[in-house]
Amino acid sequence: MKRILLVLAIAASAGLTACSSSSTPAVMATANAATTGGSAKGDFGPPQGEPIHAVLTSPPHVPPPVNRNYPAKVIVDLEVIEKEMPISEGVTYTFWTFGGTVPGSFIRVRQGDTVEFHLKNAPDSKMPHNIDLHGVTGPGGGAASSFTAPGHESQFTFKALNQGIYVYHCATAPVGMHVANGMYGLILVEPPEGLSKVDHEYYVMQGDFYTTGKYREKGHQPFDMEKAIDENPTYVLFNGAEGALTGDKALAAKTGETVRLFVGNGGPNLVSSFHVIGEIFDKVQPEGGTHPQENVQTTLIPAGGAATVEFHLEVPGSYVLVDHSIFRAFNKGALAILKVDGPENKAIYSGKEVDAVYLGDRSEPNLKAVSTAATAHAAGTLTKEEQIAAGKQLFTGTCSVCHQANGQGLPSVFPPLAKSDYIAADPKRIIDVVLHGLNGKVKVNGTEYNSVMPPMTQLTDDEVANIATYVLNSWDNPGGRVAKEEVATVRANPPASKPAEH
Ligand code: HEC
Ligand SMILES: [Cu+2]
Repeated sequence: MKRILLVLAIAASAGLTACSSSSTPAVMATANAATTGGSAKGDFGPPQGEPIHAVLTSPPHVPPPVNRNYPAKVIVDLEVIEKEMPISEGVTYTFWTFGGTVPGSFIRVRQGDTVEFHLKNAPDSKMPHNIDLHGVTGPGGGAASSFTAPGHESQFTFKALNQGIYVYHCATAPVGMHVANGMYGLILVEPPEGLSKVDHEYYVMQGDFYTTGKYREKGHQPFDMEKAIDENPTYVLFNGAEGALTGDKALAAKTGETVRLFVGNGGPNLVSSFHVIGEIFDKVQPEGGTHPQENVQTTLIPAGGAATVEFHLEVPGSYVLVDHSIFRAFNKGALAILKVDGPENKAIYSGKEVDAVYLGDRSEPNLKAVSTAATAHAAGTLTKEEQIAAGKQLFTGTCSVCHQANGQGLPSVFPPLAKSDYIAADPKRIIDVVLHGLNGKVKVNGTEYNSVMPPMTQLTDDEVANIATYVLNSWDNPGGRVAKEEVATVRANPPASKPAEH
C-alpha cells in the first residue's frame, strides 16, 4: 500500500496523471501571479470545456473521483430543506438541512475549478439561510452573496484555489442555532492529480445537538438554546442521528481493503477526538491539510474542521467509530460501526466479536419496542406487554452488564434479579434502586452482597418504568407494573429510604 502511494506521488510530481482524458490540454500550476491578482495558488487559468453539473451525494456516500486533468466550470445545485427526522429511536427533531440530510450533501470538485453555486431555499422553509464554504477564498466564504429567503434562489461563483477537505455551513443569524440544527457538510477540493485509489470512501460528520428533553426522551424534541450556550449537548452524533451508522446501516468493507474516511465536525461547540476502536490510521491529513501524519490512534477534529483518515483492514469484525471523549460515545450517541467481512486472521488477532456487553443496545440496535411503547403511552393505550417488550430491550443496554441477560447476576459480585426476595419484599423499591443506586450490605436470597450499584439518573422516566416492569415480570419475580408517573415522583424526591439495615 505504502509503495503504491509513493509511486502515485512521484507520478503526480512529474506532472503525469492517471486520467484517461487526453483531448483537453492539461494546464498545470503555471499561471503567473500577475493575471490572478497575486495568488497563483491553484489558479490553473480559466475553466475549459462544457460546464459540468456536480454529483452530490447523501452521507455516508462520497461522489466518485472527478477524474479530470483540466480546470472546469462546475455547477452545484443545493437546496435547503427544513424537516422533521428521527434523532434517536422514537425521538424526532426539526433539522435544517443542506440537501435533506445531516450532514448536507457531499460536494467534490478539483483544485482550479470555477464553481457556480446555486443555493435554493425550499418554499416551505420558515427561515432564511445562506452558506459559508471554508474552501472559498473571499470574505464570508460565500455567506453574504448567498442569503436566501424561503422560496428563493441565489447564485455566486468562486474559484477553488486550495486543495483539501473543507466544512461548509449556514452562517445566518443566530449562526449557532442554524449550525446546531444540522446545517453543515463537506466539500472536497481534489488536488490536480486526484487522490490515491482506495477501495472505499465514506463521509462521516460529527455534530452536537441540544434538546429540551433528556437523552432518548421520547417524542418530538425542540432545540434548547440555553443548553447550546452552555455547550452541554444532549446528543453527540455521527451523521445526524443515533444509529445512522449502526446495525444494517453500518459502514462496510472487507479484509484486505483500504478505507478512506472524510471526517468532518460541524460542531457547533465540541471538538472531536476521533478514534476507530481496533484500528490504527495508516495515514491522516489532520485538519484537512496537505501533509499527512502516519500511524495515528486518535485525531482531533475541530468544530468547523475536517480530516481525511485512511487505513487498511486486516482482521474481520466490527470496528467502532467514536468520539473518544468517551461519555459522548456511550451516553450521547457518538458511535458508529464499520463492519468488516472476511476470513479470520489469527496471526494478527485471536478473534471474538465486539460483544453486546460492551456495546449494549448499540451492537444490534433494535429499539423498535421502545418507541412502540412510547407511542402507546402518548396515546394512553400502553399495555403491560408493551412495557415488558420495551424494558427487555433497555435491560440489554443498561442492566445486563452486571446482572446478566438471564438475571442471575455473578456470584459474590452482582446479586441476582431472578426470583429476588429483595424485590419480592417491596416490588416498587426497584425504582428507588435504579434512580438512586444502592450500596452497603444487602441480602438477596440468603447471600450477602456489599458492593455498589451506581445511580442510573441518565435513564428517562419511561425507560425506568419499562425496565422495572420487565424485571418484575421475568424470572419468577412477583409481577406488577411500574408507571412513568411513579418514577417521576421518586425522582423528584430525595433518596426515599437509605434503609436502616444498610
Ligand atoms: C455496574 C453494575 C450494575 C448495573 C449496571 C446495575 N446494577 Fe443493580 N446492582 C448492582 C450491585 C453491585 C448491587 C448490589 C448493591 C449492594 O451490594 O449494595 C445491585 C443491586 C440491585 C438490586 C437489588 C438487589 C437484587 O438483586 O434484587 C436491584 C433490584 C437492581 N440492582 C436492579 C438493577 C436494574 C434494574 C439495573 C438496570 C437499570 C441495574 N440494577 C443495573 C450492580 C449493578
Ligand atoms: Cu441556516
